[in-house]
Amino acid sequence: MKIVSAKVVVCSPGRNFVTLKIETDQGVYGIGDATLNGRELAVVSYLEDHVVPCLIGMDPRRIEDIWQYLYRGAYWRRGPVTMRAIAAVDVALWDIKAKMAGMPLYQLMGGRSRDGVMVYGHANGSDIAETVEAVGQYIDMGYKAIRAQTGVPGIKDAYGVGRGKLYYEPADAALPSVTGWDTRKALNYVPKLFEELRKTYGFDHHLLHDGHHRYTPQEAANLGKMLEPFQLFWLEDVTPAENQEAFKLIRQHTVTPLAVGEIFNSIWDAKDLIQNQLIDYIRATIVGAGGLTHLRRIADLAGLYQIRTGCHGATDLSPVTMGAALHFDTWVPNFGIQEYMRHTPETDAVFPHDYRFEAGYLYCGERPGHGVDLDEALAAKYPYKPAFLPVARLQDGTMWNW
Ligand code: KDG
Ligand code: MG
Repeated sequence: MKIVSAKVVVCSPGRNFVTLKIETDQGVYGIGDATLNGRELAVVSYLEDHVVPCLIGMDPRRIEDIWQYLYRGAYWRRGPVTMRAIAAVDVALWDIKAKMAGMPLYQLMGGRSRDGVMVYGHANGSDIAETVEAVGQYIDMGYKAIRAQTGVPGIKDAYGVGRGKLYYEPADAALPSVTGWDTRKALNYVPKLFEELRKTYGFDHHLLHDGHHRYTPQEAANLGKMLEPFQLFWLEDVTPAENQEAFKLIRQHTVTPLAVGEIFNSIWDAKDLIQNQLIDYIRATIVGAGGLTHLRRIADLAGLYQIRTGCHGATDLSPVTMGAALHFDTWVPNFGIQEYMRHTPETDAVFPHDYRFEAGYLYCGERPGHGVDLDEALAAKYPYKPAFLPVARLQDGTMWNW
């Protein structure tokens, strides 16, 4: 069996996606996602110029060997561009293998560990009152877990507050738009949001919050401590994780559960945090961290320390990643939660899929493979549009972490 073609499709049905389609001499094909928000074309070039020529003629059944070939063989390891390209190939090859086996992907990974995958949705509003109302709407839709982000008076375009209710998309301009940040104002305001949420809805639902890398370790510890009475499911990316030692300080001061890893691309980014038990949830996902082949290694390492998974699932991860993630989530023994930001109807039409939402859970389908396809004719109607993520500056103009 041989790979006869590998095609990179770039489309923008509401937002940009980079998709890899690998075809074999036996007519079976596989689909992989390679989207890197705001840096899409770098991955297109990596794939088209440096990966696709090597794939032609390879045996698609040798998933592990092809993974090692692309990882070790490049000499230059890791990084978001490389690992997304590897992820796209890996997921397309798992799709092919599962289709050949006539099985949904979760069966090939080891079978079902649970019936449904608990997901969390994104509720946000321009202030506390609006955000409390938005959380209520998610509760009414059946969600068991909800991430809450609020605008903060005096901060321009605070992170996580979108224009749409279901389709929040931060990459919004042909050049990065400039947003603001002020830690003092956020520390005064965010705990009040969660106080109000618990007063209004009680303690039955899981509540989550994303710090989006904005706080220093000491500020993060302070926030975690202030949020303790409100029993969050997790506090995410509360400080940048390049310096993993920083999490020791946070841990010494708070029992609020911590989640990190949506920008990690390999087990090496996560190893120290996991082995020192400095986090509770690992957010690495399929497209970000080298595909299923690599993500399952991260999950297994995390499992040794009772750390559970919480795959990134924002709209910049295409339905292909969501479909594959749901098979992974259905299998992985140490599953925690799956992020689920809905895609627009245009996106869903370009990527027909068989997963479905019901009462707070997502269910992967039973079709052979990962269950997500690409409608190439429809995709061609949505050409690439340059779109950058915003940047953030403090009030005095200092560049900050977006
Ligand atoms: O492209 C960036 C988004 O994926 C990111 O900002 C979303 O932090 C995010 C989240 O938790 O979904
Ligand atoms: Mg996040």
